[in-house]
Amino acid sequence: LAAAPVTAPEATVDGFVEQFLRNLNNGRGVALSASTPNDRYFALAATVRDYLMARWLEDVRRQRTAQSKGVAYLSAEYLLGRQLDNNLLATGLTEIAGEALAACGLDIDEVRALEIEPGLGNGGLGRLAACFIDSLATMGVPNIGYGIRYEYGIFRQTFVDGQQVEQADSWLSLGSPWEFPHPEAAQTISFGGHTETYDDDGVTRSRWIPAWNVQAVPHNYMVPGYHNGRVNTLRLWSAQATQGFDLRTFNSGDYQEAVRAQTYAENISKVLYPEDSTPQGKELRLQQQYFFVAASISDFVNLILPRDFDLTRLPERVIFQLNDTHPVIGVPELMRVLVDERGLEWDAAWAITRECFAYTCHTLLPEALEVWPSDLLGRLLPRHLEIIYRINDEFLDEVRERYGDDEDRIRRMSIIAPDGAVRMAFLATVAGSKVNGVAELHSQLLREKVLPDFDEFFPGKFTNVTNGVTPRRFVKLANPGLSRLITDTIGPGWLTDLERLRELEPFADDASFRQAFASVKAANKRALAKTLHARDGLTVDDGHMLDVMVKRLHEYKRQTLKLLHIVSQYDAIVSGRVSPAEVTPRTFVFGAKAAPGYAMAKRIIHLINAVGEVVNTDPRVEGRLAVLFPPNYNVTLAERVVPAADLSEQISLAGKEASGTGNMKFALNGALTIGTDDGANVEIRQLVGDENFFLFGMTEPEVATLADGGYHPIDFVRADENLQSALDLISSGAFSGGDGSVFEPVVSNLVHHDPFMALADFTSYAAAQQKVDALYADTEAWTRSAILNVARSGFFSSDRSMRDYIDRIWHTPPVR
Ligand code: 26M
Repeated sequence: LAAAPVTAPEATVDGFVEQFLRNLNNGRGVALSASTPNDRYFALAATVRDYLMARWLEDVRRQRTAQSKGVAYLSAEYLLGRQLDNNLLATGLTEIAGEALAACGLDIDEVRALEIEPGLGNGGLGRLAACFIDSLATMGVPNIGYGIRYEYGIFRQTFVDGQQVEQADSWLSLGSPWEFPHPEAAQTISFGGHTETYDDDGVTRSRWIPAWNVQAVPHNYMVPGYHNGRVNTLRLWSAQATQGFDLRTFNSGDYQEAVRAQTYAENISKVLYPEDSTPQGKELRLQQQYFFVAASISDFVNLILPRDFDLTRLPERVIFQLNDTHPVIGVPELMRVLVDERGLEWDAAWAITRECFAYTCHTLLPEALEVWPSDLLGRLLPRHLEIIYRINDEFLDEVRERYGDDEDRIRRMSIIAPDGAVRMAFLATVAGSKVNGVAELHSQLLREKVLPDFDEFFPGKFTNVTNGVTPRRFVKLANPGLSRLITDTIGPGWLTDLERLRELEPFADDASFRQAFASVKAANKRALAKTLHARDGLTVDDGHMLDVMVKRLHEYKRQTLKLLHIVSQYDAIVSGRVSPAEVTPRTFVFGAKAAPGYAMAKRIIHLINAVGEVVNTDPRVEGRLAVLFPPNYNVTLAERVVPAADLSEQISLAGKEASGTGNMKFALNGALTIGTDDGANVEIRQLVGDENFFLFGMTEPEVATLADGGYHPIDFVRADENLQSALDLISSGAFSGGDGSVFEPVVSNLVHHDPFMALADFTSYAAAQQKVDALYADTEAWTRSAILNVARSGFFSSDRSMRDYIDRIWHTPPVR
């Protein structure tokens, strides 16, 4: 075929206008005068796509023909956020687009507001995947992101009488202009059935005779690099019923059954599971996992690689990075493809597989580690279960060879738990060429506490890669004011070389720079105030310190610790212990979704709202404290909240938060952190300096010691009368119309169990908050610290994370 080169439209206002109108007319079938806002949004998106298309086609072609090694990132979640602004930024067309729309009599801000963000993730893990693919594209590293195109993403959170009510996130109801569906390129993914052995020229082989299958339809998304003309691909799979399957049932005369089967198949990519810490072992979840992983591996091995590719050389071309255990079923799947489908010897296949996978762990909570009951696995994926058994048998043989019959150790290290369940983290560790944690402390605890036997058995396998965030979205797009100030001061290079923020350090001592920095922060607060007013009818007093805690609602993250401190400040005012004038005016912003089945988390949300209701309206407070809880915290809201924050709350119990990434976003945007010695907070504090970070609470070893000695939260209540009094106030019904029983479960859980030791850290937290108030009173000193937070946080760019993965794990250099 003659290669007719696709050319991009001319990068001028006129060129943009022409292309925009063409897309409106030819793509949407409407005249500008008759177009709806949605038509205009689609045409604008299509226009941006047109500028990227030639580059994308070139990069896709290169990926198929080049000999280079690429990263296949396997993730059940991608929390992308809005695409339009990001893609305009990447192409450098932001200004031209604004002027072009103005020339058409349109306001680009109105059009941009129509975009619904694809919420295809729960929180940190999914957002991390989105940052990583942004960085890889920006660095010119060959990458394809694989995942699931959920029809419904993370639920939309609403509050009814202060309680969380979930609504379906129908983000696709108007379609998405960013996706390219390819139903003609669907893959068949099989499930169920049984296995059998057969004779292949004197060799006994196994095969899988599945019972049913579904089609996996790829939907491609562009992942543009920043100002470098590179465009990688994100490929999300959508489930569709297979024709053949339906027809068979249909021919048997049971039309109802045929339609039911169709629904069953299409359920697989219907909805994102909104739990992010306690996997429930649900069959549909395993179906989702196998569905996207099998489609992705087949896509890479059968379609992206040349037809005659020698699979013994697969590790020269790809590393499959496992984003947590969710895609770990890919390990036996690749073995099945190599052994059963391609006829390789087991040992050869295992050598390839071990080189082709690497595993990232994102947790330390034992209850968050996935295990799959063997009966479920055997029913859904019988051949994979056999393969896992053989992997385990051979692995345990090696363990025996090394340690003799140390049965205790063998039980501890077996991929198969005593109850027969498959421990997916163990499988990933045995199979992975590398295993990494997501911050220094986390990686250390992973080696020492979660997988010590494996660390001993596989020297050199464990490593750390501290998380990072993309400065394009979370500084440049979210905080244009700060970005302008930085670029005016040190030039534009920092956006792709974030360590250059160091060059700002001397300006912390420059009064006029501090002035400019503080006015950016003030403007960001006003912008947030505007957003929250329009979005939720909330009022932000811009004279207040903005104290922000946004993240999923989890007991280990300790939103209750923050809330108890708010209640104790309120209590101090209403009991007359302090006068309102003595209290630093603060607005507390919460953003948090609770897993729909997590009852305690939902009660805590209810309590936060109830406290807000009382504190915000009690005249005795004289407006000096306000609690705001905008519903449905998401990436779009984060982009508004983070740049406006003065104080970032990172207050998890030490040893529980693997890394955190919100902590990095706040520091980069000039908020100071009040935080425990946990996750990446440790590294943030080391970099920004103790004097620019409010540390409090027990260290991880202190937590372990307290737990070993038996933790009695009531001791800590007795030792701190402010804490006692705050708890009493909640119990008295002060926030529940006089009915103390409403929040009794929250209070009694804290006083009697307190699994995450919030009460043990309360006194120290309150003391640290006093230091916050003291520094905040000295505006110049506060601003100086805030500037130093920005200047010293360049390490937390996801570009640096990607370099670390490349150096330590992937060995996939950028391709020019
Ligand atoms: C698993 C099985 C079934 C249903 C859902 C899940 C599941 C989904 C998401 C489990 C965990 C999920 O996410 C966990 C997560 O977001 N962890 C966070 O990862 C961040 C990126 O590394 C870290 O910064 C956070 O500390 C960590 O909590």
